[in-house]
Amino acid sequence: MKETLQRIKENALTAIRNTDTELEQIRIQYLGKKGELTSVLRGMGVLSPEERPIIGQLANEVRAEIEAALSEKAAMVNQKALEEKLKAEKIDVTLPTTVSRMGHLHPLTQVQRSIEDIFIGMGFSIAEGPEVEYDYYNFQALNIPENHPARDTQDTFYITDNILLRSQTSPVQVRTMEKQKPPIRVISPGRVYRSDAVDATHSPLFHQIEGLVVDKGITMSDFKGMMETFAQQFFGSDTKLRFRPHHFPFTEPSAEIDVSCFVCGGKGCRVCKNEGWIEILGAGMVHPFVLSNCGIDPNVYSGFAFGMGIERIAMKQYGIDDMRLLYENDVRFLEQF
Ligand code: 2NL
Repeated sequence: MKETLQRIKENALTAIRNTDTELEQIRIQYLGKKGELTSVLRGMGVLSPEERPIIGQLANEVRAEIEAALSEKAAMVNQKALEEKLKAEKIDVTLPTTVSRMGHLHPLTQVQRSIEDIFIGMGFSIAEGPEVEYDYYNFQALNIPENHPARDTQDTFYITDNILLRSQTSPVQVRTMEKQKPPIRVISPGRVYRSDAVDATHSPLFHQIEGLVVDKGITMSDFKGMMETFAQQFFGSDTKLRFRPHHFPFTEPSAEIDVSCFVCGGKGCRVCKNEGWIEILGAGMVHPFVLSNCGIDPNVYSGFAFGMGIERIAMKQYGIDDMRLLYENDVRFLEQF
């Protein structure tokens, strides 16, 4: 019986050594209820009382050795499986990614933001207001007379008799003056609407930035200094300004302002149409009627205001010759900016 136990042990250990997958079968075969070791123990009845404890102890040792071998092998198998899994799932963080296409801001937004940044740097704040406006804020308060061509239904989108799509962002400045005591330094960027047919230089929806400064003792020279600072930051430090007399109902005096061509420096080229100058905005000293319409005493305060078209500036800056390209949102066009 000793030999049988010895043989069982050796067979079991060899079987365990030679498999990775059949450990459970081996356990059943040797240690199970009907296993080889169990049947040896069952046969112990034939032994003499002296032999019984010796064989019993040996059988227990064999069982313990087989169990130890089984659990050691199981641990090894698990460890090996874990290592293989880790190896298979290893991630190489240095591999290149699949490239996703990065978008960017629309060129009009880029131009608007860089204009805003310069004015913010000069202490202006940004004011916004409704695109659907009262006739009062868009025209009346701005001293635009009843018979002015801009008020014609041919030029402005009316929603009712006294509600319209704003044709400039000046109503935002009017609302600011109504609410706020001077000193006032605001710019108002945004969409404006005019009933124009679409062509290379016109669109019924376009973008404007207007600016307004009101305080005691503001003069045209304050405007010139501020404007020069803006133009030199935006177009380059060599930029010069040219003021041409003009008329707006809401400013007096009024001017149109040109910058020296930022492409040729003033010599004349395609961008400035050989003029050396590029028109960028209209401006003037706020008309006293407009100030009093907004509850500001023109005998105490004065101010200047200006307005520029964002499309116009973007087109000049990027050399875009057809405004429609800015609205079609063809990625092949947009990705160039
Ligand atoms: C242009 C001209 C301009 C203004 C806008 C303004 C606003 C208030 C009072 C007085 Cl509340 N003026 N705005 C003044 C002068 C010119 O825009 O050519 N825009 C594209």
